Amino acid sequence: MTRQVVISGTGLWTPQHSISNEELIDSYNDYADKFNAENAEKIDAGEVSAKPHSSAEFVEKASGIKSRYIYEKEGVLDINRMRPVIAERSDEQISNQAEIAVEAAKKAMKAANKTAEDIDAVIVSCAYLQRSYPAIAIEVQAELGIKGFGFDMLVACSAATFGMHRAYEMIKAETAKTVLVINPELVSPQINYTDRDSHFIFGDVATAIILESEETVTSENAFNVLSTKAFTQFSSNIRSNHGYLNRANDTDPYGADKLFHQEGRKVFKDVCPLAAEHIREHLAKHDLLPENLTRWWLHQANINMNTLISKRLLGREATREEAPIVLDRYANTASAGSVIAFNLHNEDLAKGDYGILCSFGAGYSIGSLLVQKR
Ligand code: CO8
Repeated sequence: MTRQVVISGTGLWTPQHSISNEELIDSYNDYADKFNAENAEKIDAGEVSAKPHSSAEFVEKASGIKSRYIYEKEGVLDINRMRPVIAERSDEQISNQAEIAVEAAKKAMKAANKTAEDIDAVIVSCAYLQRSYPAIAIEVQAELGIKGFGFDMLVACSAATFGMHRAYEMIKAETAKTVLVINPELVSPQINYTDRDSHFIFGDVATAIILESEETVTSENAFNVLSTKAFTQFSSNIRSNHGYLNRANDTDPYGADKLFHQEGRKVFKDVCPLAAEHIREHLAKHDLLPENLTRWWLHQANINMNTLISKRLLGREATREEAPIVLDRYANTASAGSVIAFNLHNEDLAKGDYGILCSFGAGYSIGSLLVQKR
């Protein structure tokens, strides 16, 4: 287990469509007015709760989100639909997730100077998979002409970091030399756009990372992975009950509890201290202090969470340079957030600088990688 594992390239695929807070909230408020008018009698009788308006000011202040990218905008803002229109593809066509995964993968391969022949394992790791099998990773492998093997993983917000952990271990164990980890976060179909508490939180994206053994690295911009750290603790505070049993349950497979829902306040209170402690312990393993980090590529769920975590660790707020924020444009992209931050904000680090990638979210799950610029 002596091989040095290196992150040698990342790729980011951003959808061409975006939705601003103003657009989203206008649509939600029209939907709420329509709902209240249609249910006026029941609301008056106290049988149904009226839907209050959402507000762009609230969303930006409570989360830091101003806009989000979306795979397919059509349908989302239509108050008679409130979900994207994504046409079903035949078995002969590439799947939606494989397609965006390939886009991100090609960019990561280019950044790492890799061709398909150099890669021997593909991990597709994300919050949702559009089907159970065949694995999206195996479809991506075929599209790119990669030999070896591929598999899918689901770990909600920590899917990207946990996927990188598996790649790290495979390289260390010499079962693979170069691994492509991809996070096609196509989350918009799982968002309840009729729910005021969560309709603004998420955006779509795909990220990809190449991890390889030191001896094959040719990229000038690369990071040694010093170690990884994972933590999970069961909680239903962030949950989706969508799954294959729904058909046998005789329940509405698209009911509110089958979509993303959460106790946002509780999540905030539980996860921030856990994530701060996790980072402190991870750094301590290397006799490092938070002050020794040049960059924090943190999970991008909520700007106030990131501020709180860095304050707990540094005794002051991290600057935007130290802990870059991408959620203002991308919103919460499930597991991809810390990878987007890494992709956009790593080239300026100097040889020897330390940084940490850290995700936190549903499960609960927390995953980190401590890296050092080569
Ligand atoms: N507009 C206006 N007012 C609102 C709105 C709104 N949209 N929503 C709530 N309010 C009101 C409430 O009614 C409440 O009013 P009152 O005080 O009168 O009761 C007030 O604002 C405050 O409400 P909250 O306490 O709920 O608001 P917060 O300040 O806590 O902010 C957040 C809510 C933004 C949700 C915040 O709690 C948060 O971000 N928490 C952390 C959540 C988090 O990190 N979750 C991780 C989820 S992601 C994940 O794990 C991956 C899952 C897989 C991906 C799923 C993709 C679909």
